[in-house]
Amino acid sequence: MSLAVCPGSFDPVTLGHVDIVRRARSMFDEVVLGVARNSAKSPLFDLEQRLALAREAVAGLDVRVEPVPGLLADFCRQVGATAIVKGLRGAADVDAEVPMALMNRHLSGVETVFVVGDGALAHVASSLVKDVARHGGRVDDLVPPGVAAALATAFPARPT
Ligand code: COD
Repeated sequence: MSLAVCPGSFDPVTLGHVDIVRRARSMFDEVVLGVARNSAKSPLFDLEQRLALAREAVAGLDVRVEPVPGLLADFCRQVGATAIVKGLRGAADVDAEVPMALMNRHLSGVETVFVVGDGALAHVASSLVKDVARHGGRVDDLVPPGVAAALATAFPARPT
């Protein structure tokens, strides 16, 4: 039985994340989407909101969504992960992800599998989506409907 963990801060989950989870689901018997804390980022949505939005986004994909309370390496051991799956959009992701893959293997022995996502979503990042929404731009073709609604609540349209 193979089990992959797809970790991220998912602040919020985007269609780019969902694409990676779908690809992971086609390669592994079980997939757990792990909502973790990236200590380099200050989240817009709290953990409960990120979990709820992620659960709605992957409903129907037969994927579990769970919080990662501390180190990803410890979580991987607890759930019996065979692999960590991460998505790549380009060279910047490789530079950021390789040290994390090496550290996670050092700590837990778990290998990271890199998946190249849909090129049509390569510009989609949670940080950019939040910035577009904050300035009143359209994001409904970049994120699941529940996330678009949550962003509209977080950044209400200003009267002109
Ligand atoms: N196409 C393809 N892949 C994508 C796309 C897209 N459009 N958008 C995002 N991705 C990929 C990212 O490259 C990444 O692999 C993954 O999706 C998650 O992205 P984010 O932005 O939601 O999450 P990050 O990068 O902030 O996640 C970092 C973690 C939270 C995983 C990391 O900080 C962590 O493991 N934290 C737990 C504590 C820990 O163990 N720290 C030590 C780490 S070595």
